[in-house]
Amino acid sequence: RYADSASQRTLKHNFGEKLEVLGKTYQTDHFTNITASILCKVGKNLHNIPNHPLQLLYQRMESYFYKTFLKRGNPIFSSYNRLSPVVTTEQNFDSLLVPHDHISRSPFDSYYLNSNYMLRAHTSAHQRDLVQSGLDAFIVVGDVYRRDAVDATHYPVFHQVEGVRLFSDFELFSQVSDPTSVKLFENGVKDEWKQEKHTLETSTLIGHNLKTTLEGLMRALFGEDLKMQWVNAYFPFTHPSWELEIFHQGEWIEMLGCGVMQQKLLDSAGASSKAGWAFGLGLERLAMKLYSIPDIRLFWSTDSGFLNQFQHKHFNENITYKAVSKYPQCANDISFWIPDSFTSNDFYDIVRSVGGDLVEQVKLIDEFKHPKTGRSSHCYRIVYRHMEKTLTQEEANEVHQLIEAAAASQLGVEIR
Ligand code: FA5
Ligand code: MG
Repeated sequence: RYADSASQRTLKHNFGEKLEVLGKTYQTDHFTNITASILCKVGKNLHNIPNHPLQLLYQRMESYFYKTFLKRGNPIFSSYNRLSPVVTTEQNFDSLLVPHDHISRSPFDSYYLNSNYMLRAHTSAHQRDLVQSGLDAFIVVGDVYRRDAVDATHYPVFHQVEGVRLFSDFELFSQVSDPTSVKLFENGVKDEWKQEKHTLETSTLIGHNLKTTLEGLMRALFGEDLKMQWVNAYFPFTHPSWELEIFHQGEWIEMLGCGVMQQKLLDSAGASSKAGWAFGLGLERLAMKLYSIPDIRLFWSTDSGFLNQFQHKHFNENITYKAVSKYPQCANDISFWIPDSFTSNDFYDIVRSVGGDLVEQVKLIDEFKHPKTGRSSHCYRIVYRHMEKTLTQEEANEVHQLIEAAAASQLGVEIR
């Protein structure tokens, strides 16, 4: 009743079985790990549904960028919202200089159609191709897919906005009193502040332009007295790199990652005479703060109580979501002995597939290694809550048992 039977077919794929995604067929192989419940989300394109909160927020960002980047009265930014979420592993990783042994390539972290194709894990997967097509400044919005934690701010499908801006020496140094005294590039050394090919001026000015642009965006969204902080970060495709955190309901929440684009990436895209910045932000995280949406699952709600609150609104209007009321939660624990190959993300996938959006959170609450047999056991607490009605303990138990059965049959765990 809660989980359609198709979505219970998870993880196990027969070799050679064909997979159809957005009208194209893919041959499955040992890398295939996409689940039916994830497949259901591909093509939903929440960011393109008129008056969906994610669509309203993206329009607001577009309007900020169009206004901020005017050249002789013409906007120089272009915006993309229809790039397919199916990308090659080359686009998602190699094009971004992600090393071959980098942990993010692990099938534990991403959804693969097969060893060559995957659901993009970030919108950065499009950076190189869009630069190669000749663009200097653009934003991209799209759905991204990750095997990740399960709680109010994490969901296996979410949306990102990518932004890129490139500068020629003429553009970057236009404010400098003697532009001939500064250069974009040098053969120097890499340090904390710059890449080996960039002059310190290049890195500093690009970093400054990036931070001012993003701080401006946040103030345009949230007003002047927003509390923000920059934190140093690492990405293989930018240096230096930062994350921007925003103070929300008593805690600092990471909203985006960004940095000065690796010159090697721009060289490979045929833009070696320019330098630039890039950022990638989590659209749900921003929308949750902007509209006071308490749980990331609500974005997938088809309930009129949710969507109606955003209808007939202009993207610049202030909207505060009023919770339909919070229904009580039910918590059930599950303990099992794990086989050697077990990873928590496999279990989270099963919980999401079988429990669907009834699951609010999954927490690993205990780990135990038997002193004699050496076997390990995990205990998880699953918190259930219906978004639109009261869930009874019996209903929660029913789903919980389905999860136990699926974990036992698909992961080879032994329920204790
Ligand atoms: C990236 O994805 C980089 N591609 C960002 C980037 C782009 C850096 C361009 C440099 C240049 P990260 O994994 O930190 O970075 O994700 C970016 C943002 O996505 C996070 O700050 C957060 O707002 C959001 N995010 C990440 N994981 C989740 C999740 N499971 N659910 C919801 N939002 C998430
Ligand atoms: Mg991050």
